[in-house]
Amino acid sequence: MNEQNPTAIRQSFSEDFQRPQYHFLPPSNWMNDPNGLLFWKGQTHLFYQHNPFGPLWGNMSWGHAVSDDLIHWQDLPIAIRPTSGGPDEFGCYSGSAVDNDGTPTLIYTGTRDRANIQTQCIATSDDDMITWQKHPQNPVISEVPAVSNQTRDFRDPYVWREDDGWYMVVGSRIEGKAGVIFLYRSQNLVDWEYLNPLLEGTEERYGLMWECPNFFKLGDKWVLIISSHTGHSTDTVHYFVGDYVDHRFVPEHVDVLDYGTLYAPLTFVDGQDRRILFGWLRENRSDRDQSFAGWSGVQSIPRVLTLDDQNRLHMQPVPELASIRGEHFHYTASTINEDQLIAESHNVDIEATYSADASGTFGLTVLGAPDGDECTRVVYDSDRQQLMVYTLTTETNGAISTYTRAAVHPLAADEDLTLRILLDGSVLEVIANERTSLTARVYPHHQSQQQVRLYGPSTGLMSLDIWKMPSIWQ
Ligand code: DQQ
Repeated sequence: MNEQNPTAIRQSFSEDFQRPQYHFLPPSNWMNDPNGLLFWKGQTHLFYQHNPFGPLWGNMSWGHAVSDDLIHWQDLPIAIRPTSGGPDEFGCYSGSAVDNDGTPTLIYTGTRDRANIQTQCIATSDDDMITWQKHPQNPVISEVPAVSNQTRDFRDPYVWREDDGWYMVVGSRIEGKAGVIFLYRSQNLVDWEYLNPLLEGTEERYGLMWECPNFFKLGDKWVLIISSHTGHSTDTVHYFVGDYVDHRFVPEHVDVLDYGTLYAPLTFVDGQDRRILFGWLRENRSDRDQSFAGWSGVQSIPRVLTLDDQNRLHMQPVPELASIRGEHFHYTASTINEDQLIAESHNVDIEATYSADASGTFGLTVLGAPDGDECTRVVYDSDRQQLMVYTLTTETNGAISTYTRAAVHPLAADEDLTLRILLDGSVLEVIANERTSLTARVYPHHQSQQQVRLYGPSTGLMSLDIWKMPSIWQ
């Protein structure tokens, strides 16, 4: 980030209709994982993986912003950067933050030797998180447990407090086998004792390397979230729900946290005791296009997490989002027709409910062109019990190409379908029945692509509410 004038930098992108208006992203340049979420003195601090020098990944530093309401953000100076000759000289990779009895402390992965060596480091602040001092004893964990048999994949410490001390989970892999999460304990955040693997992966489909672990109690259960790294575009976030017994995790239920672009999520507990998740919404365009745009990466709207009686994770965008909703349109089956134009905007918040007996393929069209086929559709196929996002794009040769993302979304026999759709320029967050998440990045070609229409029959539509959404930066 250019720290001189973030407001002016943000302003310089005002013509870019693909750039989100109500999701957080830095003033310019690259962002990936959320880091170090911490509720501190009535505000939420969000740190993030950031390249201050360009719109592609590199020079990993921790960008920093603060919010009173989880919706509006104020940019703060970069928190930590690589230190030449230090254990983080190649990059300050992801991690978490804690309040250590009044001292905010960041716990992160330092990388050196082009990331071939990954170790855990800490930094503290004594001026309410404006400046940070790296600990002289860094790295505080210098070696991966021997069972791992490699040094390159050992990262993303997540730390929490229990009665008998601080605990940390770190993502890694066991060479030749699968992903693993290692568990540590400490009394002072500096001296760490390795306990054992919290959980070892057994199946390739859950990833050969587990990064960005989160481990926390939710209701009566424990939840482990991992980002399953394959090195391909199939990297997926999984969650496990189960019990925590004698420092080992015994999962009972495993599921996909998001079927689309959301990756490396991080959770924390806010001032209202809510467990809240932010996730990186990865781009779906070439390096060339990201360089041309001058920015890359968006954070999801924070989501409140709960568990249902089947141990499935439920996710609801924070209710604070409703406070910025603008112009409102409301329909039911009897007041709307198939394909009816509802609104024109690149930035909307949509809530739709279809009754349990609605059948066929139905949903909404967004980013529709006024005079052509280009658009994106969010639909539910009741026969296949599948949620889909697909984009129709006209290529230069006139052909129509499609880009599709799909999620299995079985409904109980008497269960209505609810869709929450957050469209924000090139960001599309879709959550069905609060439990199936399908995020996508879609890039309308033309400024005029802003039609929102009903798609498919309106029979079965119980209610449809659409709000235009403003910029959070004005
Ligand atoms: N991104 C970070 C790593 C993490 C990965 C590096 C996940 O710490 O494992 O930028 O996106």
